Amino acid sequence: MVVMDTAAAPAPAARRAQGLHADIETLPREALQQLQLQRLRETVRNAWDHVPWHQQRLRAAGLGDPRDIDALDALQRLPFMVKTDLRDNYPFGLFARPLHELARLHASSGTTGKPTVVGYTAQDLSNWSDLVARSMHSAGARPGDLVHNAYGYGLFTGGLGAHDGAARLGCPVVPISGGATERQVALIMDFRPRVLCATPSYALAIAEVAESQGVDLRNSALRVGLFGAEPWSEAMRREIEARMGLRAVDIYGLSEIMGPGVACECEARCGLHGWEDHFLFETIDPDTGEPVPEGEPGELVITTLTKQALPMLRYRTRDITRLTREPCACGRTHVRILRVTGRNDDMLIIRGVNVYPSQIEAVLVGRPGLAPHYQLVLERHGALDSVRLEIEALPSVPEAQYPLLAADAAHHIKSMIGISADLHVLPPGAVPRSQGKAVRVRDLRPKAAAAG
Ligand code: DLL
Repeated sequence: MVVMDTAAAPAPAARRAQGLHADIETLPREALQQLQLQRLRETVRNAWDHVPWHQQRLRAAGLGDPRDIDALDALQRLPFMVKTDLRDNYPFGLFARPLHELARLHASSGTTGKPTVVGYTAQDLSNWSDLVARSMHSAGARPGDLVHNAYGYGLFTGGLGAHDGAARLGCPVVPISGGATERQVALIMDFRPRVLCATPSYALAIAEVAESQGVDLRNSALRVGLFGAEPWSEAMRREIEARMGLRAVDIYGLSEIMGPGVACECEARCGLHGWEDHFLFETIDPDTGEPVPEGEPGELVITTLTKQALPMLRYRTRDITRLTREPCACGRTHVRILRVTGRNDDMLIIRGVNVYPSQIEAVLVGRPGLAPHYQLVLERHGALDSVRLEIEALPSVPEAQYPLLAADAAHHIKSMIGISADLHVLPPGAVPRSQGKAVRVRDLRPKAAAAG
């Protein structure tokens, strides 16, 4: 009898058993790249044949024919796409299928001007459901689990995206959407869902309302939380886990590329697996557009490989992250996207120091006496921009202690991030709560100054 040392290296069959799409999720890199090349060619062909805008730009970049895509490296020769390309072609100019062949539209509201409209064929929706189901499974959800879906339904991709994915996994869904937080608490206790889908900030708002009602969510049946749609920190993860008694998992996505489920953490929670059978991931220097070495921070650039209605070539997400293709403990071979720490356009420059709100969150959340609710307020005094940081105290802290807490927090921000913050500790409830994505930065600067 042959005895194998399974402790050192689990047998591939045992590892493969873990994923929902086990064979694809553990596909060796060479096979994955072959699949990617074939799909990249089809995607460029689709864009070239059906979207005049693409063909013109590809020609201008020196591509004579989609067949010139003979290796994955050829991607580097293609021009980048940016959000304004979608706005400039509003509403349907970049669609590669006529409207009557589509099954659904979604849209994301920009901070200015027209929304970004995205379209899906029935096949696109089916692939999306598969990827959300795969993501939920890798996060720990299982067929039959009841899913409480507090992502907003409607044009936002979170609600329907998570809904269809859960259904594809074989889960019944409570389509509660965001808002009516007291009712959310009651239904979580009464229906006993095992899985919660929400933005991390809204999950905390649910926990807070539960606590104010004397309900301990740690006694609920919630075990897995799929949180995304906004940057959040490890400190926030610990906070949510402690208050809800579940395992908090990071899920990433964006409407321009698909919606939730572009990437998701597995049980190892060492980065989010970007599903490479459907997307190509690169990181670039945001200033030069040159690729950055693996492991270095850069702007995430994504190319879709299977989208029919809206093929996207080298889309600059503005999200800052790092990629690694080092083997993951779970056995999946797909690239890992390390936590998205913020967006390029979220970045504040405070007296010359680049700062992301998530960095401030990482320092503040979990500090004694402080609640995880904060906002950065940008103001302009004369010619100078100033930043005020408002954070709430825990209900147990007497108001007399606020100045002391503020001084202590400001000291930590100075030593960890290098900026002197004008820090104000406020009473509980003073920072507005969101039902979807949290608004972390309130920009009160005059319009012209804020735009610059
Ligand atoms: O937020 C899709 C989504 C819904 C993802 C539900 C996860 C869960 P958009 O509204 O188009 O789509 O916003 C996309 O949100 O470019 C990131 O800046 C940010 N974002 C999304 N997920 C994460 C995450 C949806 N896990 C934009 N961590 C993206 C950090 C995230 N930022």
